[in-house]
Amino acid sequence: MRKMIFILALLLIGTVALSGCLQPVSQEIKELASVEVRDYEGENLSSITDFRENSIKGVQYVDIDDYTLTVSGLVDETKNYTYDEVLGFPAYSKVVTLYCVEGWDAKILWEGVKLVDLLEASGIQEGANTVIFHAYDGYTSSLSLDYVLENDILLAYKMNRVTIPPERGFPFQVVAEDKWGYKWVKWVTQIQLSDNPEYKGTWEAVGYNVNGNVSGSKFE
Ligand SMILES: Nc1nc2c(c(=O)[nH]1)N[C@H]1C(S)=C(S)[C@@H](COP(=O)(O)O)O[C@H]1N2
Ligand SMILES: [Mo]
Repeated sequence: MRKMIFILALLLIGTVALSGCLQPVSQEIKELASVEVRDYEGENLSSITDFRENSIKGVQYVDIDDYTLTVSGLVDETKNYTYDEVLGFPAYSKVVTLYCVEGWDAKILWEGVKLVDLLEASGIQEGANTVIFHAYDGYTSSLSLDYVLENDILLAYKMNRVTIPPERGFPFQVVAEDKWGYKWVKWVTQIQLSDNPEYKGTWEAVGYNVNGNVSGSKFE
């Protein structure tokens, strides 16, 4: 009988000791971002797969080890950045909807850097009034400098908290809020400051409006 009680007591102590060991030491939980978010502060977001792939030359696969983002044109100093150097600029996020002239749209939580920060790091020269974006597939489009500065326009590297996939423009896509989809340049390789407000990019050259306002007409 005493032996039984002794064994039971040992078992009890053992259980308590063991469960003590298994107790988590700290409750720090790190967020894993491999799955996109679809609800954000009460808003339903679209999926990063809710886009129609209609790029001029199909999906571009950018090798990030060979990649540079160039900031050039009417700047005090032309700069070349690696992907990581761009991500070193302060990060901002915003829910913005992309509207394509083809009649579909997608509401996404974007994360990226402000174009104004990139431009100011190079020094904006007097006379600059237009920002031209060049892409890996040869696509180009432009935005007015005032619009970019006044609206804190982003150069995004994440959509719904996941890294922008190749289909959507990895490594960077312009988040041209309130502008038609053709202004949202994907696979951006160069940001060029210009003094030509009439610059015509890929879709502008075939008649789409240079200002690209969703609230305005699609064609010039
Ligand atoms: N580099 C590049 N960016 C681009 C395009 C393109 O062909 N090449 N197409 C534009 C158009 S017309 C739209 S509607 C948006 C969204 O395109 P997606 O659905 O192919 O991602 O990307 C824009 N950015
Ligand atoms: Mo589009």
